[in-house]
Amino acid sequence: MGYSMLRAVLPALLATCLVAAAQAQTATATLAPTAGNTTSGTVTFTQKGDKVMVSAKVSGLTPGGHGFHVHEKGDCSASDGMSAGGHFNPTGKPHGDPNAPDHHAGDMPMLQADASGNATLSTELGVIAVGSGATDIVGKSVIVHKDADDFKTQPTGNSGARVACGVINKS
Ligand SMILES: [Cu+2]
Ligand SMILES: [Zn+2]
Repeated sequence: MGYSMLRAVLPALLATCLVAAAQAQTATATLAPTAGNTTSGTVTFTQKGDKVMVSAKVSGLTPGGHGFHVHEKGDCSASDGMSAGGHFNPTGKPHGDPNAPDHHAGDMPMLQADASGNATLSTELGVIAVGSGATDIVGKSVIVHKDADDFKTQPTGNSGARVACGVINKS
């Protein structure tokens, strides 16, 4: 490629790169405890192709498994977290394990807290999206539950009270 050709093509290449960077969509939820609880943390969602990388760091839990979902309303105003509504379910599926064929779009793997009550989770989800379409999680919320998710009971997984809530904002 000659220099003049490169000079002609370079601005277009740069523009393409800038657009690609702008489309690397990321959203974050800062989890705050509901009344009577001490659970807090951060959850980050990053669109990567047709998947979403989920990275969570949560503390103030009881040791063991905790149900962990995207809920349908971006409203954590109620002291018990119930204002966040049910599990985010734009595709009209039953509640289930995110690794099973059928599950709510908002169903995520359980948080597993260690003896100190800390949990980290790093996973990839296929149904949700960040920033576009019917499965967009921006403006929804993340809920952490008191108990483990059985991935069977409809439509909640029987994971008990809501111990933390955070609205998902574009970051
Ligand atoms: Cu939930
Ligand atoms: Zn569910």
